[in-house]
Amino acid sequence: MGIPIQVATRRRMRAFGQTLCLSLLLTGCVPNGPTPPPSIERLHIDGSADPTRPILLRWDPIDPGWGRIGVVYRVRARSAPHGTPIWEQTGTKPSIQLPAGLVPTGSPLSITVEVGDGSPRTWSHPRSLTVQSGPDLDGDGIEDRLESRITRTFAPQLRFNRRVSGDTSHQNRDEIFFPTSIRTLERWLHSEWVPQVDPDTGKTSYVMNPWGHPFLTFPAHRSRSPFGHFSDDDDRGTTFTGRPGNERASENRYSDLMRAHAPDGHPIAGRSLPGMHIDGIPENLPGDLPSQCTLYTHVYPISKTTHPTGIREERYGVEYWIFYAQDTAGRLNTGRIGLSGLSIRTGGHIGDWEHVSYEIVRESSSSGREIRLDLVRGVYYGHGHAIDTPRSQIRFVPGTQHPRVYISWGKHASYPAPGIWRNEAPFYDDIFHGNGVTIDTWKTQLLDLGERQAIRAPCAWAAFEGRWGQTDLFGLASSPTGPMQKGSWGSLVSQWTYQQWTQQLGIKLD
Ligand SMILES: [Ca+2]
Ligand SMILES: [Ca+2]
Repeated sequence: MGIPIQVATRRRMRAFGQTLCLSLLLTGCVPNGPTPPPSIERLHIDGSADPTRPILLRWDPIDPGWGRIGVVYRVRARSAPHGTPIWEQTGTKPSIQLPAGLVPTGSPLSITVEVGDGSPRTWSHPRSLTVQSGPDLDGDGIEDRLESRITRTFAPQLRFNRRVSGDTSHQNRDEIFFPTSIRTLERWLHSEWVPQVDPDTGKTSYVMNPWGHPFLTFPAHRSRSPFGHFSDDDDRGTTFTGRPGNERASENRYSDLMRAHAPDGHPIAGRSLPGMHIDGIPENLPGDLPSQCTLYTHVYPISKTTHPTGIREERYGVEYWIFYAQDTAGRLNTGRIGLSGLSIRTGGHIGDWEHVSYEIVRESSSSGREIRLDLVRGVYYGHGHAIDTPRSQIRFVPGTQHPRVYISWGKHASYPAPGIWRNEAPFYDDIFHGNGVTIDTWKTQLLDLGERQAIRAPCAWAAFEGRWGQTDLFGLASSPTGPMQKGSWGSLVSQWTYQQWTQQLGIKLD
């Protein structure tokens, strides 16, 4: 669900407040309070590229106390962008299932949602989005259904660390910071109260969000720019002033991430500005529950050859990207130089993008029938290292094609096998026994990022060229850039062979 549909939002409903409230005054229906009723905040769509399967459209509900008669939503579909309506339905729930077959392959369909109070003249300005179903929406030459099948077939099992007895290392701990979807991050960024994990005890408590909303910081210009959401439409932060029926909205105070303003007043889209980073992420956010884990995926073509036998061989790369809201290294093992009384916390940063990559071989007979789909090698990343691992050294979940990924405590580096790397950095151990929380990611959400030139609309934030977090400790613990900004995007280039990793770096495998 939710992967290969391309969604684009049509924005702006700035005049909504004035129009609707004026209309309400004329009909004698005045909403409570001096401000217009809240609009439908956001549209989300879950669906499949398969036009024979239904698509679920949902949105944030408005305050049910608003309408005097009752809140009604009207959903209309028309051929994009300005075609005549071909389907319409009203309802009281903030979601609707579009009939299978409504979205034709290849042609965009515009869907609008309006809210009313049940009387015919009070429909709000429509909030709209465009959906498109097609064989190759990200334009990489791979049918999107095959991309989706590859990501699910080889989705990894993430194995986190748990403390073991007999090891006095400060990194010998239960994992406390787990994968975080961008949607969850967004929700926390706008929440008044947020969960916070104590890095020493691992206990979670709720604290007041010290920021209240996200913003971008441009250190070189000493300026800040607030934004609302990472993707899609947004006017949640729009403020209204004036008397009812004559409000003025202060526009563009908030926008979505890619329309946030740079110091020169232009949007940041397509620009890499010095030091630009997302600010306002609270410290020590724990992450999603394992069952709600989201991985962001990328499939791209590597090669195509036809053997003399007529067998056609295709090679693909598949990447699994994981965001953690917090990274930590815990405390230094100063006891190793006789200073056990000295407790120094070190090397953590807000925001953490990690990933693993695999090479996939697909063979088809001369008649086009698939006869092989195999994972042939992997590259595991962390701490600036990339370990090239042949299939023979990859540990799979028994009876499946799902590789196991062993994730180091706190820093979240990925390894092909469980173990310990003593003093990976001075007085710091990377510990990755994989004996703790386990996440079977093929059972959770896999969201395709698309390609740089055709980013999937729900992941519009992937175009952001700055850093995901406000940490920059003299470059020692900087928050990272996003997946598409990494040199390893669309590449299987590695630094170490598996043999070098195990024999030259002092790794002790379990
Ligand atoms: Ca494709
Ligand atoms: Ca792709």
